[in-house]
Amino acid sequence: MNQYLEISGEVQEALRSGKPVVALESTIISHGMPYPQNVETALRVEQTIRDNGAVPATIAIIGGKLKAGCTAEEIEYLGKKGQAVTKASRRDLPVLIARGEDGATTVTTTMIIAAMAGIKVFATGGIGGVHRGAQQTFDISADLEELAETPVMVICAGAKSILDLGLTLEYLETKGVPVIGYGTDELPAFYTRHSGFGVDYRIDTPEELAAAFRAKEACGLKGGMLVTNPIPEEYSMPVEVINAAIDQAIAEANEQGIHGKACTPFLLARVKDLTGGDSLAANIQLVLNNARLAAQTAKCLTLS
Ligand code: PSU
Ligand code: MN
Repeated sequence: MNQYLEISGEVQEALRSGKPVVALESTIISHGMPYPQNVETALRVEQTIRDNGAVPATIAIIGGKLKAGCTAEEIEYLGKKGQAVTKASRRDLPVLIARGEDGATTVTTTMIIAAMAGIKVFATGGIGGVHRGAQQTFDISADLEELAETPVMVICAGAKSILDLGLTLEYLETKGVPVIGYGTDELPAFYTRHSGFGVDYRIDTPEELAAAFRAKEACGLKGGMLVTNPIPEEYSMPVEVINAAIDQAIAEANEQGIHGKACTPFLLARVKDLTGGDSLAANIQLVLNNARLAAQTAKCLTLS
């Protein structure tokens, strides 16, 4: 174990005794939702994982330490500090660690730290991808590269149409990342169940998700697996409402010259305001839904 990694007592004990563990990211807390709903949601997600028989490990960088398993106080701290915490992707780790600073982990860095700790399943809301207009901007999330390299199963609700979903799927195909639809043949579009794009495989049970991941590991195939789990019907948003909000948010981002790592947080916050908070309610429900599936899958993975 490297000197910068700090696994909480509970997570260490779970990993040592072969209990299921589910990793959770912290950028969704600091940059993905407003305070206090971010903290409430993070704690509810942890409770959902416990209720489904697994141990949650919220991942973050605190005082330069890579934490696998944050306390409720640390979650509150990150949530309150919000966007003042550095959004930490792969490129940020060396300097943040050396300086003893804090960082909120994205999908990328959560995968890196989960893999260091020996955690195989990670639940979140949405992943980054190829942004619309990436032909000009080159804005392609590091999350896609990490999925190509790091052996963690990421359970999400698909990708938001703030991204170019077709190009995101092409990129994942090139990189050899399996894209699974949970109970669906279609890539879910985060706030809605449908995108019009197909996934590589439909899988209907946590047992089969675990079996596919085990096969990947046994064959020494590098990289992760992307499981896309549609938002439950009753919480999904009307397509016209969400698409209108996304189009307007993207137009504003372009007008204001928002780019780089500020792009995704800006779009999420604007979409929330433009939908009168409805998108936040949907966001919370889909994360809880992913936490349930992740706990069930982590359980299956521990039974070999
Ligand atoms: N999508 C969401 N909520 C989020 C993110 C994405 O619905 O909080 C965060 C995740 O941490 C993801 C990151 O890894 O944004 C991607 O940022 P970028 O597009 O800058 O790579
Ligand atoms: Mn980007």
